[in-house]
Amino acid sequence: MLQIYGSPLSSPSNKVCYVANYLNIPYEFYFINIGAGDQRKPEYLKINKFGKIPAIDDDGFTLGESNAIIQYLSSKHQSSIYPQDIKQRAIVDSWIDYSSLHVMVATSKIMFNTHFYKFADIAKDERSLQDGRQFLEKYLPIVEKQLTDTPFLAGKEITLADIAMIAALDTCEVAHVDLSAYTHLVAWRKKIMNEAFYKKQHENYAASFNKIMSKLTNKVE
Ligand SMILES: N[C@@H](CCC(=O)N[C@@H](CS)C(=O)NCC(=O)O)C(=O)O
Repeated sequence: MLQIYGSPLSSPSNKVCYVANYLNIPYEFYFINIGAGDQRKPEYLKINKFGKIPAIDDDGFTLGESNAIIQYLSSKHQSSIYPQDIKQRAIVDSWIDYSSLHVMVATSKIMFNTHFYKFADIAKDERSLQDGRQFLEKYLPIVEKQLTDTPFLAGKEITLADIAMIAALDTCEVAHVDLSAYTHLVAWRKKIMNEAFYKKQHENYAASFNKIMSKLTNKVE
């Protein structure tokens, strides 16, 4: 059976779980405690040499990097969520890259400097926090524009592009990112978060985050 290694607080890990759920792939989930450094232990490095979560072990085939994982799983299951047509697939890939390299990098800066810094040996960085917020102000109008033109990011149907972007935006509530100006994005997000593949993972990221954090600390904001 597919094994997924990750954490419910990790957006790239949730992205992999959403896609496995969408594809109806049964899996076993192994919690990797990054606060305790599990990702750098020799036994985990055998699964993911990059020392990051998520990773998978698919009957002995091990792979790290969430985008490679979702592309592999969708290709293996020949799902329309990752189109066969090379141009359509390239459009999906471009959105996957945009969500990871721009949107998720920005939301991660905000999350780190509003929450996760408390668990790391690194001081809160106000400049990085502001960068994250300002970058989102540049990036989110582009997502909104696309969703004004098409119901999903790569066209008429849901694809990996949408799931990758949903994961990148999951932290918005707990990071106090106000999305209300982006009305098409808000409606698209609500629709996807009501899908069974999303609900199977959690009610929403904020509910999951607050539940886990309340066990770890009494400093939840
Ligand atoms: N590009 C990677 C990013 C993975 C990543 O940054 N994971 C974080 C948790 S969300 C992690 O493993 N952090 C622990 C560390 O860097 O030691 C992916 O998409 O899989």
